[in-house]
Amino acid sequence: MATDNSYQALTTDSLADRLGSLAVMANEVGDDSAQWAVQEVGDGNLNLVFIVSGQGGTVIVKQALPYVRLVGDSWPLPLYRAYYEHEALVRQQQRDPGRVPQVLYFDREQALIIMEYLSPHVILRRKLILGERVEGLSQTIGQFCARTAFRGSELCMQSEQKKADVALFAGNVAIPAITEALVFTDPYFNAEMNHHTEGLDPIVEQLRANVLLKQRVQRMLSRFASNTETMLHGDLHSGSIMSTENESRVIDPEFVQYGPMGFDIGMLIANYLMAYFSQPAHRTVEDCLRYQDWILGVIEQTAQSFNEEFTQLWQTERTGMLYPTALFEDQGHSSSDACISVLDHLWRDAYSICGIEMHRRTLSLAHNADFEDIEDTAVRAPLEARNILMGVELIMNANSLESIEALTAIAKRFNQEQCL
Ligand code: SR1
Ligand code: MG
Repeated sequence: MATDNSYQALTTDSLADRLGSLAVMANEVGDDSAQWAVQEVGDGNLNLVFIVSGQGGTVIVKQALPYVRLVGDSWPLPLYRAYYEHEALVRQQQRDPGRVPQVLYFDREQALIIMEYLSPHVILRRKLILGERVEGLSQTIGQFCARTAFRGSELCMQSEQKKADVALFAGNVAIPAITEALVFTDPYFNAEMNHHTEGLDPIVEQLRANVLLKQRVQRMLSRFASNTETMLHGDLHSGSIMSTENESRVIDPEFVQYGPMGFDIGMLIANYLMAYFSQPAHRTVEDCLRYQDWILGVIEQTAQSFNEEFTQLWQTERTGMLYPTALFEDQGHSSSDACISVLDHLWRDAYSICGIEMHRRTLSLAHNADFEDIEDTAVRAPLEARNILMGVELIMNANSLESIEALTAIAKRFNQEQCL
């Protein structure tokens, strides 16, 4: 790197020169930087992502830009997000070893993380659009959500450490602000950066006229902003998972913040539901039914795996100040009901977040490819309408939904409905 370490965005042309003297690059890629092949592959909304290959191997170089890539430099965004992403990756690695890419190097000034290249993994969202199955997905990601939720909370962590982490991540103001606006607020009024598919107007008007719905979403936003139960991934959708046929890893935790334990799993399920509702546009009828069943199975098994892992951790790693064994087991009292009640509250948040995420991905700024790849808007709009209306039902009934099977039953019902 240059001796003046002031921030400069990398380019495919400058990367070899700028990173050529780093020992980590020599070790992982090869010591002759002139031989490196550099490709910029970032297809997310915010950052630069390079694949750098050489005789010694391949790494990922991820660098934050000082603005939102999706929008351009009219929307500045602090570089400090790379620092929080790095801190999140380190903690996730401790809480679920091997599930996130290994960090090889971090440069705070350059907002740059060099990390393990995952191969032959591809973004899960792409696989879902192509109708590919991933063995073990539910168990792996259900466990990841449970381990990070439980081990990042005061059910497990010592209060001193957990409160220090809450304070640390509270410095990340700009990134949660994106979620607060794009996810929780913009879908429910005619915000400047919103867009939606032609033909959806009647559904959107109905949604935005629902004052009780807006109250419920704002109540959830209030919990998101003020409840510091655990360290969240913060953006756990199918674009933040990379999979092979039988292995899945979690990437991209730059939206990390402390928040409610049901947030990540709720957002994830929303993205599975959007994959589900979009399928009729991507497959033949017969394939579609079989694949949609597989997706609903993934949702149910992910929830099951989450609950099992959370309960197991409750029994074996409850070392924090919450629900201490001193109050329960040591008194000869079972804490099983307490665990069931904590899980119950967690799922109420998850159902609500799920509905909200379903709205924002079809109405706010950053849509997802499951629907966006459907070119014919006359096909896309009715599928998105099912998704939006199911989202309303989840938010309105989050407190009375009995189980994950009740959620998948609602999905099946909407999948048959003519909503437009
Ligand atoms: C302006 S950023 C838009 C979205 O991209 C990220 O992946 C997050 O999901 C964020 O909400
Ligand atoms: Mg991302």
